[in-house]
Amino acid sequence: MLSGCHPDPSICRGRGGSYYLVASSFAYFPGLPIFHSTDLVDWEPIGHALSREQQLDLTGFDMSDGVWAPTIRYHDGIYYIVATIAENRRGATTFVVTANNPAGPWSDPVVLDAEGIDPSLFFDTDGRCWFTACRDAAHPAASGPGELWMRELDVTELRLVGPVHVLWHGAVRGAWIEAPRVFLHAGVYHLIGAEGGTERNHSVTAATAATVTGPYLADPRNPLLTHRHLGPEAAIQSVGHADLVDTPEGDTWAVVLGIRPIDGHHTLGRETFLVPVEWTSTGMVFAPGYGQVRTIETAPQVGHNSVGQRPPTSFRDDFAGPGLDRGWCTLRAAGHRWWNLDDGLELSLLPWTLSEPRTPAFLGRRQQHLNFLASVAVEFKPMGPHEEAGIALLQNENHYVTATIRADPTGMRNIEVTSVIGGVQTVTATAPAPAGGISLGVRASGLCYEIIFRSIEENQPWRCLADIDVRLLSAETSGSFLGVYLGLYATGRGHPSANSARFRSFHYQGDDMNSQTLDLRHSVTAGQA
Ligand code: 6LW
Repeated sequence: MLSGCHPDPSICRGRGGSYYLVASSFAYFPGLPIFHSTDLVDWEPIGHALSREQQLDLTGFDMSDGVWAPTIRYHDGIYYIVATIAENRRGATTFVVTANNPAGPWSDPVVLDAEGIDPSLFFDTDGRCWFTACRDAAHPAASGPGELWMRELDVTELRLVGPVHVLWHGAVRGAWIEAPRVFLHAGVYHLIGAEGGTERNHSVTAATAATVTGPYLADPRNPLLTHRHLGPEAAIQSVGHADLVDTPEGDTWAVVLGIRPIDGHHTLGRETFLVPVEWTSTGMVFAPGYGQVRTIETAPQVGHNSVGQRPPTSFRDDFAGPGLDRGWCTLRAAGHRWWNLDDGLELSLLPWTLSEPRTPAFLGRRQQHLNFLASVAVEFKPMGPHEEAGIALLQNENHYVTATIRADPTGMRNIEVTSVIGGVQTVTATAPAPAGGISLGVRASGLCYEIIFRSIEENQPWRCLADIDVRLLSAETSGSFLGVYLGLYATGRGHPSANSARFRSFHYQGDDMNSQTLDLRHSVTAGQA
């Protein structure tokens, strides 16, 4: 439903029949993307909760750290998001931001005195607000490595008050419990969590209590939702990390994260899926009757439309301004000092490469389909052998592939495909560059990223320069929490430069079902790799 790297989803119903969804953003800037929907099926990006320079600077952070696992709630005319900044894969700072309009502006973050990760809020019927999160279990006799805990949030002062209540250590012994969320249904408090770790053993488990602070008793049906038993061939795996929303009609839907691996590897990151929920006398039932997250799901309210596999999508950006499309992100901090929308998009060459924990001249957007064709049209004249500009496929700082224009020692321009895998850099292919502007592209289908190029002039055939195994950029290979981002990239590779590259366009076409629908305009012919 929200394809590409959108993990740890949280959802709420706000004013006027609108639904809002937020997901983790890690070290990308702006942080915490926010989506709006009126039917729970089509989601429009409307902004970010962390979009101002003073709200977020993740310089020095690993790409899988940064902003983790938000929860969004609406209460009494105000929208709240709580989330954590992780460092070295552990919760470092938990904060709350508020807004009158989810499109923004959001407040500056207010830091909460909270341990752990995956915070959430629950507004009880008496107006009190309860904060929950997960942390390491302090007591060795606790039944899991994780512990869900709760404290009251004073929403006027935005600070945690009163005693800490330990809620639950999970249903599956020794299998990390996280992502707590509390709901009140028919007078019973329901606590759900994500157990088994975010990989293949992920699951949704639940416990119930008569009072909000517990004691919580495990639901004997646990886990309530998982794909861990479906085996490695299941189309959707690693399902968990749920949040629930009620419709005005009285239906309940859950958003969960899941992955779509090919050959045991996923490059799209953890994506957001929609699952129906039914309340029964024994508690909530996910996907009643079939118990699974499906790629095609019956749509809420509107009959039998399919949710999940959307028609081929296409996005074209000619950088005509005035601002950048909301789908573009930089790394770690705002990049507005080095990009300029004036006669296309001009990227100044910064010394940083994608390997340094800085803000390199990279503008990326998520890979959202298993099959896609993405290309950039760029004009670039390298002023020295270190300079390059082109397209990048970025998994994390140690796993990425670039296709860039570079100059050889004689000043001749080449197109060079470079892969950095496990931190080791290899030049995979080189070909003489056509004169003038150049289109550099990637066509993905199955297990192959095909790197292609042609002259910027239309009607020129694409030439294939290299085939890259998509498994090299998977989360399994890289050990990252991320999916692949692709985009515009320029660097002086450690050298300061006054040069810049001018990008004329970015074009993306995706299709989950069939790579043959991707319009290559002209056939790809063999290059001179
Ligand atoms: C998220 C947590 C998790 O906070 O991954 O492994 C973290 N589990 O629920 C980042 O997505």
